[in-house]
Amino acid sequence: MTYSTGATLLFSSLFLFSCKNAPDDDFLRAEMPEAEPVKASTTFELIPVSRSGIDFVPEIQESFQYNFLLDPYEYNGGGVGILDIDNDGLQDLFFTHRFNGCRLYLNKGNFQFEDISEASGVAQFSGLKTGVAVVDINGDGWQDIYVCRTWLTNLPERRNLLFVNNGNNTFGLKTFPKKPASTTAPTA
Ligand SMILES: [Ca+2]
Ligand SMILES: [Ca+2]
Repeated sequence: MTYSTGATLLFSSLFLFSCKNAPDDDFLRAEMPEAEPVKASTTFELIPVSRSGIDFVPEIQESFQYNFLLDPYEYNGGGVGILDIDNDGLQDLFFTHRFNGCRLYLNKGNFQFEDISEASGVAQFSGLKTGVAVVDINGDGWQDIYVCRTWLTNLPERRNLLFVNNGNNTFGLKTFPKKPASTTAPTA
């Protein structure tokens, strides 16, 4: 046996010995049962329109005056707000439509909703809407709705919308003065 062959055998033996589990490792393995494969415990059920009453479709309306070349964000869609507008413990749904009026569905329980878009006063506003935020802006315990609008240069249709909850399933549109109030102290 040459020197190099002997060294190779020696190192190979050391390598194999070091790879063998130590007695302590075997003991720990015996104490730890094999983990069960994770099984999905949650599934989703599709609620049909015939049951929910929610028939909102955020359809795209393209034209020569409005298309992807003019507005690359055209396909971004709008937003969905989940809020309890009547404080009955059931979450209601608010949808923005990029072109048409917003939609508001009152949760009646058991996955059934009532379309109160028109009656609540949120449906009659056009303009390109990009999202919605829910907040109790005046701290009166009734959740309010803030809708963002964009792109159009016509200011009345460009301004964002703040719907203040009247507490009776209707909303009032909060408007702001065109110019901020003067901060100059009145002269005596
Ligand atoms: Ca509710
Ligand atoms: Ca409020």
